[in-house]
Amino acid sequence: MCKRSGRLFGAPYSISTSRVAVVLNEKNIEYALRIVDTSNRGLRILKNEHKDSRYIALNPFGKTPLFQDHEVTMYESRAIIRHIAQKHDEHGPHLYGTSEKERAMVDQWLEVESQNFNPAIAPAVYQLVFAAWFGKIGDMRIVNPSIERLEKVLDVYEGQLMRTKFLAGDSVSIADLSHLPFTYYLVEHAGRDDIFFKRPHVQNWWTSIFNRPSWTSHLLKAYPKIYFNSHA
Ligand SMILES: N[C@@H](CCC(=O)N[C@@H](CS)C(=O)NCC(=O)O)C(=O)O
Repeated sequence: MCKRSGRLFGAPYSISTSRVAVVLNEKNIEYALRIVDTSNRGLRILKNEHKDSRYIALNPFGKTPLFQDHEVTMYESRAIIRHIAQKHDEHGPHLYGTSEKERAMVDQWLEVESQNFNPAIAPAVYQLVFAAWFGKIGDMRIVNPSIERLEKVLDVYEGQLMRTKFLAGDSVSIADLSHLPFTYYLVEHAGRDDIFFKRPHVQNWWTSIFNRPSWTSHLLKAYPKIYFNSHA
């Protein structure tokens, strides 16, 4: 493996794997995607491959993604993107700030994504999008409080984005990119763009990160049919 390459274990449609893929694309790092299908539907290879002892030896929690480069074998998507952004800081955009102060703000907003945004949006996406993948009907009793919680988080984002172009300042960072996968499902698959678009600064922010080549090229790889249908 050369210094600017890596291996990513996961499924391209998975939230956490996509979070890492977009950062690898931003940094123009070549990576081999090793498909680990966690859906238990055996779509690609072995069912439940992430529970296989060979995989558990690399990630004892049996979750995807897992990332390897010539230095590390690691799991937890947000830790992985911090590692990639730091290690390849001089290639592509500075995704992890350029000073201690900027880095502190990136860390703050990455935590906000993980601790406030993610728990708010996830139940809605599971019910509105993923339930159908498993032949179930989404439960609106779970969706509604999830959306209410998300609206409150986005009110804070609107206030922040009135002051700065991106969450942690005027440059895009891993904190912004970390929002792409879940928001993509809610906006593009569940059609709930209203929640984002009724806040003009959140709308501009979302449009600018959604249209980054790092994300569109990931979508083309992960969901070619869906992407082409909705953007034909
Ligand atoms: N906090 C972890 C979450 C990892 C996670 O939940 N991965 C999901 C796929 S997006 C998974 O492996 N699910 C299968 C399972 O839990 O068995 C991260 O950010 O990497």
